[in-house]
Amino acid sequence: MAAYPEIGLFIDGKWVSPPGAARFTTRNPTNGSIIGSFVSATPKDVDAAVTAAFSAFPHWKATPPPARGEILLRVAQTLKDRKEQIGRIVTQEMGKVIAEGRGDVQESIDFVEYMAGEGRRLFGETVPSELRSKFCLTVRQPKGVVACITPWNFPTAIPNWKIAAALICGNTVVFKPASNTAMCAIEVVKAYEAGGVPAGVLNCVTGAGSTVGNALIDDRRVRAVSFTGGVETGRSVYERGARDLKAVHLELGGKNPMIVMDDANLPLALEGLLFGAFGTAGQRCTATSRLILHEKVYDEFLGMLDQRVARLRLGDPLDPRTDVGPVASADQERKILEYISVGRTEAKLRVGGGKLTGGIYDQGFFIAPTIFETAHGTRISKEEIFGPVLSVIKVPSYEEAVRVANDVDYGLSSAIYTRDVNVAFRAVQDLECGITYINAPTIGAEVQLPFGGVKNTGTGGREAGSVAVEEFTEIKTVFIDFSNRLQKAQIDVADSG
Ligand code: UN1
Repeated sequence: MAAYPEIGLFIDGKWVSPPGAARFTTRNPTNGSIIGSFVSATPKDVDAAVTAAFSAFPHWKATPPPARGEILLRVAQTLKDRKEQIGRIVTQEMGKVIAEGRGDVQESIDFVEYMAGEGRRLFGETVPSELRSKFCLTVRQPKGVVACITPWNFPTAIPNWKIAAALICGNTVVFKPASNTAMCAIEVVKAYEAGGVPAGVLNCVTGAGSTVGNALIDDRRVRAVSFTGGVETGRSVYERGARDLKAVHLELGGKNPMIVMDDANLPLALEGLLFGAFGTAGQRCTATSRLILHEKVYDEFLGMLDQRVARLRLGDPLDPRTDVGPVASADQERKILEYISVGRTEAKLRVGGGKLTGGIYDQGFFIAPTIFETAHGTRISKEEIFGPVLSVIKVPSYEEAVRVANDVDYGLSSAIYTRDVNVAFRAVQDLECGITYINAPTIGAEVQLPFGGVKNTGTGGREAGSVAVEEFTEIKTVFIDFSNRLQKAQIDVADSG
């Protein structure tokens, strides 16, 4: 008997471990201990999951949305009851500090509850007709079977953003989570199981993206794919989905700037920066990865920053005193260290700059919070690093700050610190991105507002907020003619009497 749980696939309401299945394990990035063992699903397993979702669809579609909402409320209650346990699993499997592990689950609860209410909205429109005795309206209908493919950085919140929105709209789901946070995903699935989601409505297949993800995207019965992850994978998901003209929703990277103007409240900006850049060890797509700093406060602000960064406590993320935990995996560590080496050649290293060693650091993937001073245009100032690495860029004016902020391939989140209301509103207009914060850091989106970005950050849709349902519904336009005669739109135009 293994000392850790052995988890199956969740297909048609049952946990199944196909005999002789290959398995993979997840490990705690703090100390390498094994969290659990999971099935590496095969294309045959994916087929079974899609078959279950496809068969369950008509009944779920016919279930009144408020009744679907009742189930979601029970899911939310399960997540509430288990918040502490699941929060700890998030921290153990992914490495974010425990306050953020609980926050991940809280974001799940908030969103599932919010979507439960959507069961009593799912609004369409009523629109006047150009003809007499004719009524026009739109209704929302589910798409069918949808694939939800999710990343490891918000291992419960992002799956819930997708699954709860898809389900309230009447779709059935095949969920393929990131492999290195599979246990968090299983906790999510268990909450839906406990909430009473009917068999086949939610299915979960674990395993490699190249096998499981691709088989899912290639299955003709899957009508929509919702993917959050890196830009390269996103591109290939988009291309694969395009072959079958599937609706593909992508939430990809960011290179999020925080602009600090010369009139900013500097201590406030400093608190925001530390949270935005080093919270979740920089592994949020909304993380602050560029500080665009006005030259008049450049030295003063960096001096303040140096002192605070030196006091950040790195260590065991389960210890509530820890500010920054390990990065999520060996793979992550390697990529971030590569960027740090690039930074050393093209920019000036100010703080940090490598892996921490000695004591508990030797067992985990601990990277020192790192700050480079750089000109705009270097690789570290333009590419997404997804780690605790901040590029600081000096600018002489608001105009230059905006130019630099916008001159990247991404456009997810942004922030500006200023006390000038005119500058603040100009920034709202000028920054090319999906989210702008005034006097608050780039992270910390709330579930009742739309989330997403422009340029290479995605395909333009939004998750969360009331618009979340757009990703998972088709609009049907309905005309009801009660005139009892043939009326011709565009032709019977002169009929005004
Ligand atoms: C992400 O990093 O993929 O705004 C999502 C935030 C979180 C969500 C981030 N609420 O930081």
